[in-house]
Amino acid sequence: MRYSILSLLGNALRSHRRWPAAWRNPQPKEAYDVVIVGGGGHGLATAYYLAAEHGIKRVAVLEKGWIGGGNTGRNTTIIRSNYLQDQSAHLYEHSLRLYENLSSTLNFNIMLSQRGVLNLAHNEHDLRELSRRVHAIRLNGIDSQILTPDQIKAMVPIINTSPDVRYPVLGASLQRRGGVARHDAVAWGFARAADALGVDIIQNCEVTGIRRGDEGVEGVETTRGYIQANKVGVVVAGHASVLAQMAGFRLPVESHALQALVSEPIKPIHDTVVMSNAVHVYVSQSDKGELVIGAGIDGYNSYAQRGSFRVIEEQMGALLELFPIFSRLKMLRHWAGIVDICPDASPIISKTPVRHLYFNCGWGTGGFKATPGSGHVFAHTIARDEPHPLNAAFNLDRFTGGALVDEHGAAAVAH
Ligand code: FAD
Ligand code: PYC
Repeated sequence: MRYSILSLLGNALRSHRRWPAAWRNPQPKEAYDVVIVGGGGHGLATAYYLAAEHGIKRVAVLEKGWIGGGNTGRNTTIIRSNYLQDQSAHLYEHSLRLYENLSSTLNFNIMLSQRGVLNLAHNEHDLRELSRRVHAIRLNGIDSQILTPDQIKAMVPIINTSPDVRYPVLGASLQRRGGVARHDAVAWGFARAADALGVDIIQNCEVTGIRRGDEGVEGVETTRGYIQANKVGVVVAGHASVLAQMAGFRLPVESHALQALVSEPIKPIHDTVVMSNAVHVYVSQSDKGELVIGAGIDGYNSYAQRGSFRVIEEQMGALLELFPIFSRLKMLRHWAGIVDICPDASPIISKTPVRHLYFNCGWGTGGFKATPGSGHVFAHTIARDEPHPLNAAFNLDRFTGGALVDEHGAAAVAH
């Protein structure tokens, strides 16, 4: 639906009372062609592309809470495609390109801001590793460059480039096309567009069981009754192992809390994204003025959406080493999401041992940037019952066959 300035003004003056809902609130039907479990960005994008590109309209997205309430609404919104391995570079670049047109594709402003993402080097080894990475990334046709400390200072005047600190800044890699986008808007944009194509988005509907017969998957048990489905796609991030157990197999995935926090809002001061693996912190500034700050996962397995204070203390120390100017800022709030990490830090987008049951998981700490690309190739995998060329390498068999796609380095500070 398009809004004119007059209708926006009219709605504002009427206290939003007649503001139309952006998507329907349907009752679950008895049966669907495809049921998607998980109403995060990836699940909603999958449903959208199933309807938009494969003409499959009898699709439901089942979400146990509210759409975007999982990691989609909890992440720090960094988007980039600077991955080392060819297979990952192609997949993440596919996603970045979809992001570059997503506001127009969905007619919904996702507030994409390609403000550049810097990864800092603090010793000679870091520098060599970054330059090897930059060469590999450029061989895949993706923009990436090395900056000297003077170039970093010109781009980020508030960063401390003194040679006397514990971890001096010796250089950085920069992906200029990297940046941030509004996470909620990505979920809402896909939800509204999928709904307009007939997809049923059903919130407060938890999947509690997966029914399978001799021919494969038959449907799902939910808190709102049994729903029959010809095909089921599971996209539940940190809860992927729980759903796999319902279907009778195991996944090589560990669930951890990953936390982040924001400061009080301040005037615009930091117009790029800076990440440091060595001191272990990353920071950007949101459109509201808050500094968005994160670090690594909490080391233990957990399903609790909260993290420990040790991580916060270390990340604050790291922040102040890089940006002493932030020393008097107050921190407003912190939160965590449950991330699903594979042994090679790459995702699984795959058929499973159960016919017509598909899993999309293992994005760990870095799947927001992949949201449109992941949905696009997962929809293809489900619709055609075979992988898209871009996700063929990300199958479940690689953990028994050994063809791992090691991206621990690209996952960077968050690991
Ligand atoms: P989710 O958004 O978590 O959606 C899964 C949904 O499944 C949830 O809404 C959940 O309620 C639902 N669900 C679970 N079980 C069931 C069930 N039984 N029945 C029905 N529904 C169910 N990535 C980046 O690229 N850049 C970043 O800067 C970044 N920062 C991050 C910072 C933090 C603090 C966190 C936690 C993550 C970050 N990530 C980042 C990772 C990113 O958030 C995720 O990889 C991505 O959002 C996963 O999207 P999703 O749709 O798969 O999962
Ligand atoms: O994948 O860029 C990323 C990221 C940054 C913080 C968490 N994930």
